[in-house]
Amino acid sequence: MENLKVSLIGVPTDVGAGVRGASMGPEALRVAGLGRAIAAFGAEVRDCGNLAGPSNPELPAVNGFRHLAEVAQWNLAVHQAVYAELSEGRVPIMLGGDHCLAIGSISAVARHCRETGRKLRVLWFDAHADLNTATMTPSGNIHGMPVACLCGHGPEMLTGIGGEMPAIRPEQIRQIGIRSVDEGEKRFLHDLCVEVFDMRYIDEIGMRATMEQALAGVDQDTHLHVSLDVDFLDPTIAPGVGTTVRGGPTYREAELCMEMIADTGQLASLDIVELNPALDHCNMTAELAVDLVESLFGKSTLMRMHRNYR
Ligand code: 6HN
Ligand code: MN
Ligand code: MN
Ligand code: MN
Repeated sequence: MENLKVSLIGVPTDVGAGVRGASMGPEALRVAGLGRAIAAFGAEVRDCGNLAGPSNPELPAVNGFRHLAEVAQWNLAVHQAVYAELSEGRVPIMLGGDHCLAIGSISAVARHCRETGRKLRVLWFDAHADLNTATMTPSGNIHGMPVACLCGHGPEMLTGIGGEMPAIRPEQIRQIGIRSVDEGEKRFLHDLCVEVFDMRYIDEIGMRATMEQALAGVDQDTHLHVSLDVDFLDPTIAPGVGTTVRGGPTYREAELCMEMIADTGQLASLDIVELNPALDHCNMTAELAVDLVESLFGKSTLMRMHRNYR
C-alpha cells in the first residue's frame, strides 16, 4: 500500500441518466471523505478535480439515444484523463457521475492493458446489465448502454473512443448483483455469453462463492477494474440513486465483495457511479460508498495472519 498512487477524477455528469442529480456525486464523495479514507492506508492521493463537459440539455431521445453528442464529449475527456493517470502508474478512481462514464474509463483501461500486455478483468457491480442498444433501449438513456458500447455494439462516436473496436471482449466482464434486465438485454447477455451472477444466484450460493467465481483466474498479471454502480446495493442502505431496484446486497455482503477484491491485491482502477445526492439522506449513500472503498483498499478487522476463515 505504501507506494500506491491514487488519482481522484471527478466526472460531474448526468447526461446519460434519466433522472438528474448524479452530476453532484463527485462533491458528495469528497465531502464524505473519500480522499482522506484512501490516504489513511498510506497511499499517495492526488485529487485531479473535476473534468469539464457539456451541461444537460434535457432533450428527448433521437434515434434511440438521449444526448449522444454530450455523452461522447464527456467520455472523450474521461478516456484521456484515465489513460494519462494509468500511464503515470497511478490508480484512477472516477467520482461519478452517471454510468455512461464507464465507456471512457474502461476503454482507457483496456488500451493501457493492450499496451502493457496485461490481462483485464472488469467486475461490474450493478442492479442492471447496462447492455442496451438503440433498438432495445426502453429509455434512450445511455447509462443503460455502456457494456454494449464497450463490446462494440453502439454508435461509432462511443465504440471508437479507445482507438480499437471493440474495446473489450464479453469474456473479460463479470456482472454481480443484477436484478433488473430488459427483454432485449436478456437475449443479448445470453448471445454474448456474458458471465452474470444475478441476485438469485447470490441468494442460492452465497456471496463468498459468487466472488470466488467472479475472481477465478485473476493473477499477478491481471489489471482488475471495478465498476461500482451504487444501485447495486439494496435501496434501504443506499437510497441516493436515480434507479433503485429492491432486493440488492446487504451492507455485509457488499463489504465482503470489496474485502475479497482487496485480498487479490490486483485492483488497478475504479468507477464509483450513479450516486445522486439530490435523492440521498444526509449523504448516507456517499458515506457507504466510502466505507466500501476502504474495504477495497484493504481495511479489515484483523491482521491477515490472524484470520481464521481461509
Ligand atoms: N444504470 N435498463 C434501464 C434502461 O433505461 O436502459 C435502466 C438502466 C440503468 C442504468 O443504472 O447505470
Ligand atoms: Mn499499469
Ligand atoms: Mn444500475
Ligand atoms: Mn449501471
